[in-house]
Amino acid sequence: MTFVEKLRAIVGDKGLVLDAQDMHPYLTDWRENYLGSALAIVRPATTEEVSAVVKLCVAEKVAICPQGGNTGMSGGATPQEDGREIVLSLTRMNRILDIDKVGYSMTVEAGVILKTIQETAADNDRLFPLSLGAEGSCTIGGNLSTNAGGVQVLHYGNARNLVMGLEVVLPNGDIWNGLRALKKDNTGYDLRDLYLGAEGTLGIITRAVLKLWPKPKDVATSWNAVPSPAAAVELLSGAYAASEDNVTSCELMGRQGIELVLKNIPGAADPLADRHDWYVLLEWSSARPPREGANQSGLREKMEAYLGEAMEKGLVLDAVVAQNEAQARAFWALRENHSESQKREGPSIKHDISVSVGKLPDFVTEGLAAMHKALPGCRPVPFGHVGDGNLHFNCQSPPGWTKPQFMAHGEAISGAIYDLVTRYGGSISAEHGIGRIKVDELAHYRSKIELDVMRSLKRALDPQDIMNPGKVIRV
Ligand code: FAD
Ligand code: 2HG
Ligand code: ZN
Repeated sequence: MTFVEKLRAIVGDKGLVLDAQDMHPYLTDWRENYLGSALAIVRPATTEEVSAVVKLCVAEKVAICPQGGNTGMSGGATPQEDGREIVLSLTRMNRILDIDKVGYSMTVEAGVILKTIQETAADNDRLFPLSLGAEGSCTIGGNLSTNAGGVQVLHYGNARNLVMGLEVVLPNGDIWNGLRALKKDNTGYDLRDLYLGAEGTLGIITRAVLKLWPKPKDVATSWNAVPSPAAAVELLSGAYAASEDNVTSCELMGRQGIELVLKNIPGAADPLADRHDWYVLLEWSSARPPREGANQSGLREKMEAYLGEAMEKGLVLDAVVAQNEAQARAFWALRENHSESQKREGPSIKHDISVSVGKLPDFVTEGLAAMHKALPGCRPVPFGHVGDGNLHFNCQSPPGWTKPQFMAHGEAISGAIYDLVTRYGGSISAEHGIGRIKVDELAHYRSKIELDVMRSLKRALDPQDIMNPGKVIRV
C-alpha cells in the first residue's frame, strides 16, 4: 500500500483532501505570507484516528503540521515547501462533549470553533471569556496551541488561564489523557502547561476541559477619544477602582488604524464628529444585574460618571457610551476590523509586542520615531490590548507600494522595533507566537540558556522532529 492508501485506511475518504485546488486553502496562511506543500490534508474524526495517523507518520518518517482554523498570524499552521509533510486538520473533531454548570467547566474536542464555545456557554448562562477577531473561524485547539490572548486578557487571563485539562497525542502516537477538570493539581511537572503555546511542535491537542465564568448581566461599553497613550494608561488605571474591578477590556487605537477601517470596511462609521489622534474602547462587565428602580445604578451610570471626571482632568477629549448592544457592537467592529482593513489596504508588517503597561506611552513615542526613521513615508498602525501592555505596533507600507518593494525595508523596520522592545525589557511576541515568521528573531532575542532549555525539551519529547518541523525553534 502507498502512504496515501494507508492514510485512507485510517481516516476514510471523508478524512482526506488530495485534490490540488481543495488543498490550497490548507497550504497558505491568513496573511498569505507562505505557500507550503503537503503529501495530503488529513482530517481525522477521533483521537484514535489522530493517534493512528501519527504512528503511521513515525513509521514512514513523514512530518506533521497540525492545523485548526488556520487564522494564525505567524505561519505556524502552514507546512514547509518541500512537500514532505501532511497537514493534520482538526476541524472534523468539533463536538462539545460535556458542560458542567455546577463545576463551571466545558469539555470539547480541539476542532470546535471558538464562537461555538462562547455561544454554548452563553446558552447555559455561563461565559467562556476568550474573545478575538477571528473567533468565528479559529478553533480552540489553535487557541490553546498559540496561548491566544484577545480582548479580555486583563480580566480573565490568556488561553493558558482558561483551561484545566488536556488530551494530547504525543509525537510517538501515544495518547496522553490529562483531561482532568481540576483547578488544583500539583502532581509533578505540569505537562498541560508544556503544550499550551507549543504551536504544534510537541504534540497534537485533541480535547480540552475549559473553565467557565458567570455570564455578565450588566455591560457598559464606551468609545473614547484620548489625547495620548499616556492618558489611555491613566484612564485605565483609575477605571479599575471606579468600576469596582469590573474592567474587562481596554483597547487602544491610533487614528491611522481608524482611517483604514473607515476606508476598507463597508458600513464602518466614526462614532465621533471630530478626528482625534488616539482612541480607547473601554468595556466594564459584571455578573450582577443593574439595580432596578428610581435609584437605578448599573455599570453604564458608573462609567458615565467616571468618564465625566476623566474629561475634567483632560484624560478624555470626547466620548460616547453605548446605549444599546448594537451600538456597542459597532464600536467593537471598528476595533476588530483593524487586521482585515490592513490586509485590504496592502502590504504591512506586524509587531506583536509587549512592554510593562507603565512604560507603554514612552515606548510608543520612541517606537513611532524609530519606524519613521527606518522608512520615511511608512504608515504606523499601532493598536491593541493596552491593559496587557500588548500593542500590535504594525507598519503599513507607503500608499501604492508593492509587497517586495516594502519588504525590502522589513528588516530595518522590525530590527529597530525589536531592539527598542528589548531595551524596554519587553517581548517580541506577546500573543501570536513564533510560528515560522519569528524563528530567527527568537534565536536572536532570547538568551542561550532559554534556547538550550527549549531545544532540550523539543529533542526529548520529539526526538525525530516530526511535529511541525522548522517552527518555533530549530533543532
Ligand atoms: P491555526 O492557525 O490553525 O494554528 C495555529 C498554531 O497552532 C499552528 O502552529 C498550528 O500548528 C497549531 N495548532 C493548531 N491546532 C492545533 C492542535 N489541535 N494541536 C496542536 N497544535 C495545533 N490572536 C490572539 O492571540 N489575539 C487576538 O486578538 C487575535 N486576533 C486575531 C484577529 C484576526 C482577524 C485574525 C485573523 C487572527 C487573530 N489572532 C489573534 C491570531 C489567531 O486567531 C490565533 O492565533 C488563534 O488562536 C489561532 O487559532 P486557529 O485554530 O486558527 O489555529
Ligand atoms: C488583534 O488584536 C489581533 O486584533 C490581530 O491580535 C493583530 O493584525 C494584528 O496585528
Ligand atoms: Zn491582539
